[in-house]
Amino acid sequence: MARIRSSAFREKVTTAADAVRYIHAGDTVAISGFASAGTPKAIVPALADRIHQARGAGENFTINLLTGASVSAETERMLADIDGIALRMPYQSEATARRKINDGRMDYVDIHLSHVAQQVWEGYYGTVDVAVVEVAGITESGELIPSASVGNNKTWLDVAEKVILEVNSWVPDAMNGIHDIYYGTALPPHRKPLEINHVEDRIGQTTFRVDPDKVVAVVETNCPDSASPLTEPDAVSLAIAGHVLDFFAREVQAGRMPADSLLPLQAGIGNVANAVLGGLDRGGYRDLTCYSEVIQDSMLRLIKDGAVAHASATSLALSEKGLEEFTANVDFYRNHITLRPQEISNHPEVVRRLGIIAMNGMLEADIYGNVNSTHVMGTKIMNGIGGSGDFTRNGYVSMFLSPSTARGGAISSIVPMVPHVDHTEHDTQVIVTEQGLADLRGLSPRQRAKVVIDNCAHPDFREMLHDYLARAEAQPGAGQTPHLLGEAFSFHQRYLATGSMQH
Ligand code: 0RQ
Repeated sequence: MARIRSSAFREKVTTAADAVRYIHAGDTVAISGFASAGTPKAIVPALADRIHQARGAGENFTINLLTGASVSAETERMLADIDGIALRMPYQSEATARRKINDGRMDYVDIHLSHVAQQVWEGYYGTVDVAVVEVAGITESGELIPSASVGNNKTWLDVAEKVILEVNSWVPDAMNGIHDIYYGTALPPHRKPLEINHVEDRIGQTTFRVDPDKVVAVVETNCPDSASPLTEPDAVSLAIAGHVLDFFAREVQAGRMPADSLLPLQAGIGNVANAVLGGLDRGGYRDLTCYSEVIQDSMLRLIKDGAVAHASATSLALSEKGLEEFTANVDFYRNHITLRPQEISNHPEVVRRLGIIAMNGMLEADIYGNVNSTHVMGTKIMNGIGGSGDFTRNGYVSMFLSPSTARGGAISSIVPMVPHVDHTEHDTQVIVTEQGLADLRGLSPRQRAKVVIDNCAHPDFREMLHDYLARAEAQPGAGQTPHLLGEAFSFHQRYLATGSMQH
């Protein structure tokens, strides 16, 4: 009970099995968690048991599940496996959930992560019946010390009718103070500017508020966050990272970015992003900053080496090694990291003001720069748009990074037309594959197409793409953005028919 310093909250301590009785069939349940960090550890397994038993008794028990972004894979799997989720929002990245969504057995609303809080406030998701939020502790006055991710927790605590708290004593006590929880957001017409002019600026308080009358149960846990697995960067990731670093050097030379600090970096999740950040160590930079969603292992090293002065995010998505490093040196990292609600970490106003360098992954881009990040072959969800749109649309330089092929070379990541668009040609400024970098700034669609094919497409597909473009351009009245509409998806159709986009 050492972490629960308020006597009013101590009286509410109970078991997960008891607490879960406050969740009913049909409820909308909002839980903490962003990437691998901060997911409730005890309530979800207890809820899965409850649903299982209800099913056994012939009852149809599902919930609508709202989160920050993806939550731990076990959590996602546990509830999806038993068909426990009717509707999921706003992001997932787990195989079982993905299968249920693509089979039409789970409704999935895939939205920009910066939009989640305001859309819930606006009421599109109805009443939030229960919030289940992991915290690191409760102060004497009943304020909540956040854990390793902030996500939408502030909003969940504010809007939910009932609140269940998990107090996780595994979260280092010394993390207290790393968070910046802003209570000034409002809906139009009452919005005010966000006074974040530098990555490290703080505009809020270190704790969450909660109405104690809404807290129906407090459950104690001592469980580590599940780790975000990472593999060592492979040759393709390293080649992509190399092109990105050369690009930064050219931008500095052109006077578009400061030599020591560049501009605040945002990098998506995954191995390519990790390789790019890792490569910055060798770039000789000293005062880099980062304004992003997640902090991955490579960021800890950059901070330790002095290459990164400050990193702002909403979640610490670390591997097992990264978690060990962070917990052993939390006093040091607290001074170099700020964790904010995701409506602030991803806020378009701040992203535009700070001049973010946005680097995100993609499934495929078309020759004009439209990007598909989410739908395999245009129909099957992979993960979701996540924060990529928040940063891409509003960034100073918006880049998409990807291997030039997928599935052992059968799929080209550069196609004539993408069958699903997440980021339009107007948002995409730079595309990078291991083949090279296409800088699309200042180019017309016809100019862009040539640069994308020559610099980014895999040699196995270059000729086919050039042939498509040449025939499209040769049509009478080919237009601003030439296409052969009857053939625009021929690469995808060929893959679906034969298992390869190649002839
Ligand atoms: O499939 O796992 O079955 O092997 O997609 O591909 O190359 O490992 O790349 O892990 O960086 O993911 C777009 C999915 C890329 C990710 C995406 C298949 C490929 C493999 C993964 P397998 P890679 P990554 C902030 C930013 C949207 C959200 C976002 C993503 C799997 O970057 O989800 O940016 N982005 N958030 O085989 C069919 C193609 C393919 C393809 C790759 N063209 N067609 N399959 N794959 N290209 C983070 C947050 O918001 C939390």
